[in-house]
Amino acid sequence: MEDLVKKAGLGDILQKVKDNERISCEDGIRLYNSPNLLAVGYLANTVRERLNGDNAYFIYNQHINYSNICTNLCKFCAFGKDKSSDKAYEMTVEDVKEKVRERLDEPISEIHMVGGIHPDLPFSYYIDILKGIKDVRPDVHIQAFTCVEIAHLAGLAGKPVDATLKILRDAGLDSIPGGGAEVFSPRIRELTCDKKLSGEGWLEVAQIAHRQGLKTNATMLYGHIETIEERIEHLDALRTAQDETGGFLAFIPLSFHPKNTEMSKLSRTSGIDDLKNIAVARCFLDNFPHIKSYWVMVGPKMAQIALSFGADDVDGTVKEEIITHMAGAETEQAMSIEELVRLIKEAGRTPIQRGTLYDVIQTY
Ligand code: V47
Repeated sequence: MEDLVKKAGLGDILQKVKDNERISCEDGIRLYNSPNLLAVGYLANTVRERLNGDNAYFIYNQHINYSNICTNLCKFCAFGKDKSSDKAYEMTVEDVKEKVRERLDEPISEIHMVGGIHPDLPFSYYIDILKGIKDVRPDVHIQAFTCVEIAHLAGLAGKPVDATLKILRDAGLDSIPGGGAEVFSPRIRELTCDKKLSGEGWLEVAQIAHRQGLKTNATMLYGHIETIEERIEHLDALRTAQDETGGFLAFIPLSFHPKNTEMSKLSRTSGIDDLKNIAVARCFLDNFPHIKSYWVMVGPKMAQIALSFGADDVDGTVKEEIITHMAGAETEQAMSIEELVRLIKEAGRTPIQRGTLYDVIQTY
C-alpha cells in the first residue's frame, strides 16, 4: 500500500502520517484533489488505527426534534418551516415526555434533541423539556441544542452563553451535538444561511462549553456549493479551536441531501466524495478522538466501508430521524443493535456499544 501512496504522489504526506506529524492545509487540499481514493484511505486508516485500533463505536440513542419552526430558513434545509406553514409543528413539554415514555423498555443511553430557531418559545420551555426528559428517564444522557440554538437561548435568557449553559446543565443538559456548523466560510453562510449564527459565533459557543467541561461534537455540511479550500478552512478552524479548548469528541461530515430544499437542483454527493470527507477529516483533524460516519446520511453500506477509510463510529440506532428524511434520505429511520453489530463485524472491526462520552457499555 505504501508504494501505491507514493505512486499517487502522496509520499511526503505518508511520511508525516507515519511520524505522527501534523499535515498542512495544502496537504489537506492535495488529499481532497487526489484521484487515488485508496491512497487517501490508507493514510486515514493509518491514523484511525493508531487512535482507535479496531474499535468501531455505536450508541443506543433516540432522536427528538421538539419543533421544526425556524426563523433562519436556511436554503439547504428541508426541516425548518415558517410558523405559518401547514407543515410546522411544535411539541409540548408533555409530548416530549411521552416520546421518552414510549421507549422506556429500550436500553437507550442518549437522547439527541435539536430543533429550529423558534420565534416565540420562552426560555422556560427549554428548561422544562430538559427537566421533563430527566423526570421520565433520570439516567439518560441528554445531548441537545446545537451551538446555534444555545446562542439563541442565551438571547432568550438575557444572559451570557457561559451562564446560560450553566442553567441548562442544571436542568439536565449533558453535552452538545455538532449541528449548525454547516461551512464556516462567510461566503457560504451569506449564500445559504444568511440569518444563521456566524461560523465564529458557532466556534465561540463550542469553546465556552469546553471551558466549563461540557463536551461537544462538530459537523460540516458538504457537497453543495462549497469549494475544497472552504472545506479545509472549516477543518482548520476546528483543529485550531480543539488545540485551544480540547472539548470536541467527534467530527461528523454531513452529506448534503437536496430534496425539498431551495437547493434541490443540486445532485446528491457521490460515494467517492463521502469517503474522501471521512478520510481527509481523519488525516487533518489529528486532535479529534473520533470521526463518525453517520449511516442515516450516507447509508449503512457506505458507513460500513467508511470504517476502513478513517471512521471509527457509525452513530446509532437513531429512530424517527426527521431532518435528513425530509430532505430525501432513503435510508431506514432506525437500525437495531444486531444490524449495527453485523455491519461492523463484517467490516473486520470490533463493535463497541458506547455511552455518549465513549465509555464502553458492551463489546460484541
Ligand atoms: O444542523 C440540514 C444538517 C444537521 C440538511 O453531533 C442537513 O453526533 C444534509 O448535526 N442535508 C443536523 N444535512 C444533524 C446533525 C447531527 C446528526 C447526527 C449526529 C450528530 C452529532 C449531529 O444536519 C443540521 C445541518 O447542519 N442539515 N439540512 C440537508 N438537507
